[in-house]
Amino acid sequence: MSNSMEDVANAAQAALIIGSNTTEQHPVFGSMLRRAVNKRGLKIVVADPRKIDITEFAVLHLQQNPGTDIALINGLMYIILEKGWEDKAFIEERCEGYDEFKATVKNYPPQKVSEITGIPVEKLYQAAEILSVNRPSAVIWAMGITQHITGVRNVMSLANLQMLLGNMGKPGSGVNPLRGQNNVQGACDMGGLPNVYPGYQPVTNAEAREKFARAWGLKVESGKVEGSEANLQPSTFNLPDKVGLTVTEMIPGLADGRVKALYILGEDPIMSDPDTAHIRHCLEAADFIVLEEIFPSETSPYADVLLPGVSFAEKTGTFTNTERRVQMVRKAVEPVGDARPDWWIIAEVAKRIVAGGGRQIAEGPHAGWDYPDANTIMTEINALTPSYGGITFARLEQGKGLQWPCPTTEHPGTPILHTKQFSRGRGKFMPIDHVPPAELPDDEYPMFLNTGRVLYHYHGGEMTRRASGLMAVYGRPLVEVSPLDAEKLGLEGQQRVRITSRRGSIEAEAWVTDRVPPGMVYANFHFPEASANELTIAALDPTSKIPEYKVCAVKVEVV
Ligand SMILES: Nc1nc2c(c(=O)[nH]1)N[C@H]1C(S)=C(S)[C@@H](COP(=O)(O)OP(=O)(O)OC[C@H]3O[C@@H](n4cnc5c(=O)[nH]c(N)nc54)[C@H](O)[C@@H]3O)O[C@H]1N2
Ligand SMILES: Nc1nc2c(c(=O)[nH]1)N[C@H]1C(S)=C(S)[C@@H](COP(=O)(O)OP(=O)(O)OC[C@H]3O[C@@H](n4cnc5c(=O)[nH]c(N)nc54)[C@H](O)[C@@H]3O)O[C@H]1N2
Ligand SMILES: [Mo]
Repeated sequence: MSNSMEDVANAAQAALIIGSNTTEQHPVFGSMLRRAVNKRGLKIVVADPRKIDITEFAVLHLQQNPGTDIALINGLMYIILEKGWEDKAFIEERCEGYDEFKATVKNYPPQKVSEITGIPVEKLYQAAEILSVNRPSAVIWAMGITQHITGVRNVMSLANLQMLLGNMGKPGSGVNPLRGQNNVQGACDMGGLPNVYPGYQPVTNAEAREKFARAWGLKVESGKVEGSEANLQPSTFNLPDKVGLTVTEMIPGLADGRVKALYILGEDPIMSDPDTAHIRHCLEAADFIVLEEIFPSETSPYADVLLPGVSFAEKTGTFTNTERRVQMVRKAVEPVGDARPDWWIIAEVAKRIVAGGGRQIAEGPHAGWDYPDANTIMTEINALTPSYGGITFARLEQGKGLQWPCPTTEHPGTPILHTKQFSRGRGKFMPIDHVPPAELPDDEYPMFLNTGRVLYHYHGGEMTRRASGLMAVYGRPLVEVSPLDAEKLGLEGQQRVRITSRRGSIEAEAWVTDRVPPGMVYANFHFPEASANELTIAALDPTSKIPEYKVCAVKVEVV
């Protein structure tokens, strides 16, 4: 998030919630927003194909066809320009690329946008007015925006909207993606991405490579480092400069031989990756799989080695939440059996790989992977990651955490980004056109499948299906079917349906509800006996490589 939950909840006059089921999937922030509606009249516009719970707190619900967000946002910006509601001073002082951007937006008049999105023209006008008149307005999104082949371009469109309205760098404004897992922000910050070291320092940057290689004591012996294209100077400190693969490239890579082995840590690809039949085929093709888990999962049968990690409650460290806030997590329970903290296991494996690979370990403050505790790891992070430079355990122990960038131990942290300028200097408007989803309904597969979560379960359900209290409330997979489609299908009560896509088929009980519009069914991936991912398509965004989990075509039959 460019902003913080608190300033959005306290200072935004309006908010566009687009592709975020906020009350079910981010209940803490969801209740802050509900309170802001009730206490001070925050005006919420929800743009979501489904009638999710937060729509009850909204002044307007735009129910677009799935995968049409770019057209929708361009349409809103067309109206903003038509009415002269853009923030001319902000655009002039802080942005660039405006003319080219405007030329693209001109191609999205309301009537055309209404045809693409299915949203009535007058609602487009209402939405544009609410967001323009009630400023600052914040944009909030989650997976409904990113899990598309246009995921990156969807996000850029929302950035365009916020720059156009001058909604950046002040309380109650901003571009606010709600991060999913408790520490997914932290995992990205720490280099859990194929192209960067911690703190988003590119692997292609020679200076960054040398800095990390010196800290870890890694010298180049001959001119070649495995996995590297470049011929590196022998006896220098260096690391491979090749950008790696994303998860959605690695797993198919097993089937085509680009990848031989996988080390899976806290993921359950059999449940969570798209097109499960293909995932099974890929995992079977692997030479070697290590799975580091806290439970035997659906992926365990494919693993050659299981390494027992420990859960959040059994270890000390930090999580970085959606608003970039780093917070302490303290061990409350002793680990069971041979289970060990993930960092300890990784360090032990790394020691053996380095020793076995014959690489020379020189002197270096962190050479040898000897970390006695999590605090020592934080000290390394402070030294090598500028944005985390001042985030120490000693400071975190004292309060509510610190928001990066926080470069020094005197720095108070940064609740709001881009207050004076953007990271690249001027904010760049991007001309972005609507692209339809990879697979649309047709005669054979006439309905949209949309997928996601429910309040009571977490992803593959490996943890939540073990909680009897949650199973008592939501104990079996349900597929949402609209009343109109239920009638068309001849569904009577809570009958079972079979849903089939080009990739697979599931059977589950139908939940007849107007949460979904006619023409769409909605399934979750919480239960192995009917996981939505048997059906989903592995079409990827070309930049982020995220799968289009939110749109594919299916047929539905009563069984
Ligand atoms: N209880 C619970 N909470 C969770 C999780 C969990 O599994 N269970 N998972 C966590 C994680 S990792 C994540 S990433 C987040 C996910 O949080 P969300 O992204 O809020 O959750 P999703 O269920 O993926 O639903 C996203 C919303 O996008 C809408 N949508 C679908 N297609 C489109 C579209 O084309 N355009 C738009 N604008 N909207 C669309 C759906 O109707 C849905 O309301 O939740 C986190 N919180
Ligand atoms: N169809 C469809 N598929 C989706 C999505 C969707 O919306 N629709 N959303 C996608 C998204 S946004 C996400 S984030 C993924 C999530 O997908 P996954 O990351 O695969 O799902 P999780 O169930 O969160 O976690 C995987 C495993 O981590 C284990 N685990 C928990 N804590 C620890 C720990 O401390 N250490 C170790 N070693 N293991 C631990 C759990 O036991 C669990 O089996 O799913 C994606 N898949
Ligand atoms: Mo996620």
